[in-house]
Amino acid sequence: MFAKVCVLAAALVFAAGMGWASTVVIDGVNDFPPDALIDADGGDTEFTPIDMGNIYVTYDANALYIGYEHDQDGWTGVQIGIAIMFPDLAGGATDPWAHQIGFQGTCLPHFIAYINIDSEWNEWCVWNGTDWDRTPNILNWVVNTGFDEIALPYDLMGIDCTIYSQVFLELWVTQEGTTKGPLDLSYNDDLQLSTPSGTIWDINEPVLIGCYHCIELFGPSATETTTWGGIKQLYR
Ligand SMILES: [Ca+2]
Ligand SMILES: [Ca+2]
Repeated sequence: MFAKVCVLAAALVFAAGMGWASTVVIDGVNDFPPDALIDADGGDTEFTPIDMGNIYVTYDANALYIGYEHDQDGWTGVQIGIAIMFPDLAGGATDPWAHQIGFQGTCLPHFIAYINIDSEWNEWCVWNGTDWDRTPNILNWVVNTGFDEIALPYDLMGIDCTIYSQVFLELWVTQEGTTKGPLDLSYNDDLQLSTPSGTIWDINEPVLIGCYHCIELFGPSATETTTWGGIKQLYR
């Protein structure tokens, strides 16, 4: 049942998400086109420093761009993860930073980008078939303005992304530590460990993620616009 919901929701995203192609400057200022909004996720955690707000995705001929509202304010140890996968690539079921976050189902993340906001230490993690290959501090990722944005060049991914018509994504907020799970999630709001009514700060089993945003790449021009938040409400 869960998978069916994913497929149905993804089909609607195809229809809603066409025509987003746009080039974004990675400087911490939001210059995503309004139609690139995939999720209005703000206000669904107990505390603002662990809350992602509006989330945007777009692409051009060279890179995928992801942007989201987030400010850890005076908090420390806050980390952001982004899982990226393409339909026919193998992926990992574990979290490369050893958080209580896991992945299940037929489409596992092939790439995970992680950043620790305190130090801006980031890692580009690629599944090698048995484990994550982790390369530090090669990502173009701005996280200090309240609007975070990252560019993922196709050269970095090492694959010809132009052959793909879809990319799957999930984003989360977590904290330093091996007992920390996803405090905020984008697609999987029902799995996040912080809600306005409370927060589970430490757990001893991974929260398993199996559904993702589906973004159409290199698709036709837009004929209509809608919001992902509206679609998401229909399937919750
Ligand atoms: Ca949120
Ligand atoms: Ca959320």
